[in-house]
Amino acid sequence: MTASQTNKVENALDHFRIETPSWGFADTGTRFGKFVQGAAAIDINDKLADAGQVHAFTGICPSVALHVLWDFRPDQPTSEIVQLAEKYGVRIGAINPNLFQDQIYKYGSLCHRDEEVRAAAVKHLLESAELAKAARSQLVSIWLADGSNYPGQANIRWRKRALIETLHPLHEALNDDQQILLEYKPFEPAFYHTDLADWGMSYVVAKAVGPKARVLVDTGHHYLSQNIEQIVAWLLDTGMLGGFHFNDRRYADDDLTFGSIDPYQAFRIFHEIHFFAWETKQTPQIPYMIDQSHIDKPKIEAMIQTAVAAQELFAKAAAVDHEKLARHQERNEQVDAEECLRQAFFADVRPVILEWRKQHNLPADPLTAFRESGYEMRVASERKNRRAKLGIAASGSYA
Ligand code: LRH
Ligand code: MN
Repeated sequence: MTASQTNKVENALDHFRIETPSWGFADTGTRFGKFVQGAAAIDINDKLADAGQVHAFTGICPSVALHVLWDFRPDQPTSEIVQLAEKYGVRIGAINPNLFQDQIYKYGSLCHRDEEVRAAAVKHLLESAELAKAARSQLVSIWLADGSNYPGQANIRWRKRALIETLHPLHEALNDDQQILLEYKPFEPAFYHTDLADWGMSYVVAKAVGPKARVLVDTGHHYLSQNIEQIVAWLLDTGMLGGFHFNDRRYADDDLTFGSIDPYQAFRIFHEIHFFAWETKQTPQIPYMIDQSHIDKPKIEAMIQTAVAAQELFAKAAAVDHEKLARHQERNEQVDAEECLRQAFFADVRPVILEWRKQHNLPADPLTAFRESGYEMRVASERKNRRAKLGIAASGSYA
C-alpha cells in the first residue's frame, strides 16, 4: 500500500463505527427450533453488558439498537436503561418498533384495512418516538412484516396510501435531528406481496412522508441476483441513504455473520461509499448497524467477529486509488478499473489496523482477548441459574 492509501485507511478507521443489535445477544432460532445458549442474554441488562464487552474489545461499537417490545418494559423507566448503557460504556442507538408480533397484526399493521388496528400501530410508533427522545436516540428504524400470501388477497395500492398516511404522525412527532428509517424486504413472513418490498418503494414512501424519512438497506433483504451496491450508489446520490443492517446470506434472509459468505459483496458496498466521499469531498454520516441472529455461534464472539470483519472490509475499500479508478473509468479501461478494486480488496490492511488498535489501547486480537477474559464462562453460570429460576427452556417453536 502506498503512503496515501495507508493514510486513507487510517482516516477510515478513525470514523468507522458499527452498532450492535440487542436481539443478537439473546436466544433465537428458526421456526423449526429455538436453541438456548448458557451465556445468552436474558434481559436488557445482560444485552447492554454484552454489548459493552464487544465495544471494550473492539473500540468500534459504542451504540446498541433496541427493539421496543423486546427491550423496554412498561415498569422500567427509559432513564434506567440509559444509565445501564452508560454503566457498560455504550449508548442507546436506533429504536426499532415491533409492529409484527401482536395478534391484531395478522393482516398487517400500518397497512391493515381495519382503522382500529392502524390506530394501534400509529400509537406504537408515537410511543417509540417518545422512547427515542428519552434515550437521546436519533433513529426510529421501521421494518414492517405487512403484506399478503395469495394473489387477490390485498389491494396493494390502497395499502400503499395507508402506509404513507399512517407514517405522517410519527414524522411530525420527531425532532428535527431525528430520522425515520424505512427498511424494505422482498418477502418473509409474507410470501405473495410485501408492502415495503424494495428500495424504490421505501424511497417513494420516504419522499411522500417527509424530509426526516430515509431508506434503510438490510443486506439480507435482496434477491440473490440484485446488485446491492448499485442501490447504495443511487441512495447516496439522491441523499436518501438512511443506514444499513449488515449480515450475510447464502440463500435468503439468513442473518449470518457479515462477510462470512461474500466478503467481496461487503467490500463493493463500502467501495461505493468511499468513492462517493472522495468524489463529493464529504464524509457521509451513515448509521452502520449489525442485524444478525446467532442461532449456533456464541453470540458475543459472533458480534466481535462481525465488527472486526466489517472494520477490515471498510478499511480495504478505503484503500482504493480513486484518482486512478476515475481516470480508467473515463477511458473505459475496465480491466485497469477493476484492478483498482481488486488491488485494494487483496491488500493486507491488518498492520494498519493493529497499529490503530495499539494507539487506542485496544487488544491486537479482540476475539482472542475476549476469550481469554473468561467473561462468557462467568456469565454463563449465573445466567443458567437465573434462566432455571425464570423457567426459561429450549422450545420447538414451529412458529
Ligand atoms: C427483519 C429484520 C428487521 C428486524 C428484524 C430483527 O427481517 O431485518 O430489521 O426488526 O430483522
Ligand atoms: Mn434488518
